[in-house]
Amino acid sequence: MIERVYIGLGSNLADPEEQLRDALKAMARLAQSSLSGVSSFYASDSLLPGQPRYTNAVAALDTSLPPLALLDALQAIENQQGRERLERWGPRTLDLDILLFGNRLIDEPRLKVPHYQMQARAFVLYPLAELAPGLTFADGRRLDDLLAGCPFEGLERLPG
Ligand code: A4P
Ligand code: MG
Repeated sequence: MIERVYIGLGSNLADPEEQLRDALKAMARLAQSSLSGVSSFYASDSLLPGQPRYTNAVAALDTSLPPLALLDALQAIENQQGRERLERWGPRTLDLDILLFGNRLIDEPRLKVPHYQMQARAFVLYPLAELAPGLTFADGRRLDDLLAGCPFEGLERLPG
């Protein structure tokens, strides 16, 4: 069964856009999967004070990988990119979060879907809305309602 998965990407390295582009290339090469959409890139201040600004995006992946296998594959991509640059740029390298996985609700020690706190994060909801306007989550929440409660303010859509 092929399922549509939405993945949140985030980086606040010195060149976070390059980091996101590399991650997208790696995701496009994943087994049993095809990358079927990528949002614009967005910049915003870190939720954690004292950290550089983040670049975030959301990607749509059609995959027949089971959820934990996809999580393993995404963590391998994080590790690959993270490790290369860890000494140079510090710990915050690449974050790949599984936001939504088909119509599933997942509550396992290693994987909670929908991703916790995505409902409060403009840098997740607005790029997701580019790819899936009018979406309803597996738990019944509507993206439009979440957007209405989450101001765009502070988010900067990057050109290109
Ligand atoms: N895990 C559970 N559910 C999931 C899921 N749905 N997708 C587990 C991915 N992983 C999931 O994640 C820790 C563990 O969560 C994983 O081992 C996995 O088994 P992590 O990515 O290693 O750790 P983290 O990134 O430090 O934690 P987390 O919770 O992802 O960090 P946050 O809350 O995302 O905070 N500001 C802006 N503007 N943009 C950002 O992207 N990100 C953060 C990081 C802070 N401020 C930010 C941003
Ligand atoms: Mg994460």
